[in-house]
Amino acid sequence: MKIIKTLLAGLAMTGAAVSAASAEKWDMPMAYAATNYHSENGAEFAKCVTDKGTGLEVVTHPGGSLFGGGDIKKAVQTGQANIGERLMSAHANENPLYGVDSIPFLATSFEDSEKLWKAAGDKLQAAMAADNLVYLYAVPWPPQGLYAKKDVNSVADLQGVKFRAYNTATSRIAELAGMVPVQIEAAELSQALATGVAESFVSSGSTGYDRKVWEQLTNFYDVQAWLPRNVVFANKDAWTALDAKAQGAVLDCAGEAGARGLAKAIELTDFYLKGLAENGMKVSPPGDQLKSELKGFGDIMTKEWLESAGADGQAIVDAFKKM
Ligand code: PCA
Repeated sequence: MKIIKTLLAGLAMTGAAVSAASAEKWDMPMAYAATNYHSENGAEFAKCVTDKGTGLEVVTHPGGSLFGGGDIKKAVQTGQANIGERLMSAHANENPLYGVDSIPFLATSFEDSEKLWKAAGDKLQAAMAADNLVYLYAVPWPPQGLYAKKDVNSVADLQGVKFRAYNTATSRIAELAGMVPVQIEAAELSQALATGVAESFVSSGSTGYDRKVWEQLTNFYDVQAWLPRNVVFANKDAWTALDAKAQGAVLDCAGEAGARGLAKAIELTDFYLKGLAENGMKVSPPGDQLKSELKGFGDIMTKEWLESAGADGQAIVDAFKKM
């Protein structure tokens, strides 16, 4: 009897050990507000993976609550988190290819942005692999426009203005326009505007809406300069350690999340602009002078990007233009 009991206890323990080894939780840091469509889409992706029942559970942490936007990529590269979402172009200073989606006036519609992303796909994924990351999916932000607290008819009106930047492209625009750039995450944007640290920025209607920027700002110019992306990636070692079933679950859910996120971004673009207007902001296209001056910046920045991104950059742009 005693032997049987011992045997049973031993078996029970083995069972427990097996299920503990196959059950794995991945924390997924995200930088943007929980109510933003990127974050909601990420939560749905996490649920999709968890519900597949492979033993892998994904738990999202939006709003920069686990790691701030600026730290997410590093955290996933080093395995402090096994998966995460980050605005990829914020890392164009590490590798110009990460800034392919933020070249002013290269791809200004959802359709073109999809083409550009396809053209860049292999090279971007290789760049990420060299950073110990596995690409899972990406979702665009709506087209980028200019926020200000006065009428802006020309670049001269921006001279000396304190400008919130989120990547090298936005910093460069500030520099070209004679503004003073300061890098700030969206999570800290409302505070930066309220305290006067920033008084203008380039972003989508989405971020202006989320951060209720009508409390400080008055104008949104729908410049449609580019559509940057948030990318979801996994730590390569953690990925390799997953069994084939769990990897399959993640890839299935990632495919769905990419398509669902794109549809949401398209659907919400007008909603956000209406929201800005309903809350008292002047929402309008840029005037001719401002538009042509910004296009001039775009020409300079395209040339600079092609120089820094070398043959790979040129190949991406050439492939995109043929699509
Ligand atoms: N919102 C993000 C990046 C692009 C966008 O539309 C932000 O402002 O941080």
